Amino acid sequence: MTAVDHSDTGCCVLTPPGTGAIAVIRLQGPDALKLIRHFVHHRQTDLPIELDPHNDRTLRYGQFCVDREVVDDVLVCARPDEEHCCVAEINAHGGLRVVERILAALQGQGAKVLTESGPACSAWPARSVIEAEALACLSKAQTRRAVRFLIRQYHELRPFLEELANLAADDAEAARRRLSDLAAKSKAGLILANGATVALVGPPNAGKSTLTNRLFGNTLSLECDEPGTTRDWVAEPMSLLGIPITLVDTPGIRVEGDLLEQAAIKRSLPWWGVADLRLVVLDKSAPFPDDFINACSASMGDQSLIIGNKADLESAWQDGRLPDTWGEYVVQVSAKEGAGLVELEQRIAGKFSLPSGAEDCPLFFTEQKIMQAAALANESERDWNDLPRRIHSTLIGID
Ligand SMILES: Nc1nc2c(ncn2[C@@H]2O[C@H](COP(=O)(O)OP(=O)(O)OP(=O)(O)O)[C@@H](O)[C@H]2O)c(=O)[nH]1
Ligand SMILES: [Mg+2]
Repeated sequence: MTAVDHSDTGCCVLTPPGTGAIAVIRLQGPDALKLIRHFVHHRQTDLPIELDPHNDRTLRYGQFCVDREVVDDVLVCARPDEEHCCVAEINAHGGLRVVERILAALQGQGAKVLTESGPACSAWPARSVIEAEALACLSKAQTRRAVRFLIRQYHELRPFLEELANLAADDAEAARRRLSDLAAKSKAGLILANGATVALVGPPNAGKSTLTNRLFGNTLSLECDEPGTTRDWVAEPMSLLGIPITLVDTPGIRVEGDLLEQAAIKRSLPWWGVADLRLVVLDKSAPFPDDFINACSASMGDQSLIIGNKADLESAWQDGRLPDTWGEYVVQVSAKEGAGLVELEQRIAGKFSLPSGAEDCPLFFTEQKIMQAAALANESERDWNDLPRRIHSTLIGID
């Protein structure tokens, strides 16, 4: 069989990578139907399945065959498509090898395998760059909350920006203010779409690993009464109130540990810079951690939340002893018993400007768009006449 050039026709897997009950493979382009006819046959008659997207959109049952060998039982359907002329879908069983073989067979017949997730692999149309970006982010969304947020932005951000462009034609100053506000609030959108890193740091034995396990809802790290238990840092993705988080447990910081412990501490220090938020875990029942505080004061910054752990035990010191630069608010928790955890989660969401429902409004979700919007909002008055056009070309990006 000679390969025909179907390179205007692409194929991609719509279902997430991995083994699942079904896998959906999308074919898009002028030769989608030809490829279905070529590979998918009636089980009894072995005749090719003919799809008629204009008159029949029902699922048809057949067998995907390569060189007369049945690769899988499949369901296929097709619909006309403005952008790609025709779109067909192959619903196969979700084994990795089955999907691999179907893609290889389609590619062998000249179809282009679209490996990029995003608009090309989406069932929804993208008529502007901002919609295409929402779809690209949607395909990588890590939590349900992020999915809901990005679907909302896919539908609502473009009309919102179009309205803003209209406003800019009448009242550039008002539009500029709204744009500046949008750019400032959109950091929350960035976190929802891309996730954030939260590192637990503190002196040894403060309960970092116990708190990590509590927040994670399962055992990630060893907990032990022995100071210096955690050596290599442990990082795992999770959803915290729907916010995609990478949670990082680190070794306790002290100077008197052995060589191995010091090496582990050194390896964990970059997390102080990388983390979007540091949870500084202190043991309220132990003597005030002067050494740790002196060693880390300079690195604290405002992206930290101070946690007074072991609130179930008698407190050995008052919160007022912490340096002013550490922020006055201390969240009291008992990682062991779970007290204060709800408040802690809400405080973390608050640090990312993501209390419940904060994303139910238009927000950008990429760094680039936030920067572009802020730059437009800051342009000097003589460029304001051009603001409506720039909103269309830079922020919406209409093809
Ligand atoms: N009573 C009480 N004990 C706790 C609490 N949190 C942790 N602990 C205990 O404190 C000890 C140390 O806990 P870890 O979570 O291992 O402490 P860590 O900060 O990870 O310690 P390193 O890994 O050595 O830095 C363990 O015996 C825990 O059971 C708490 O809220 N209350
Ligand atoms: Mg630990």
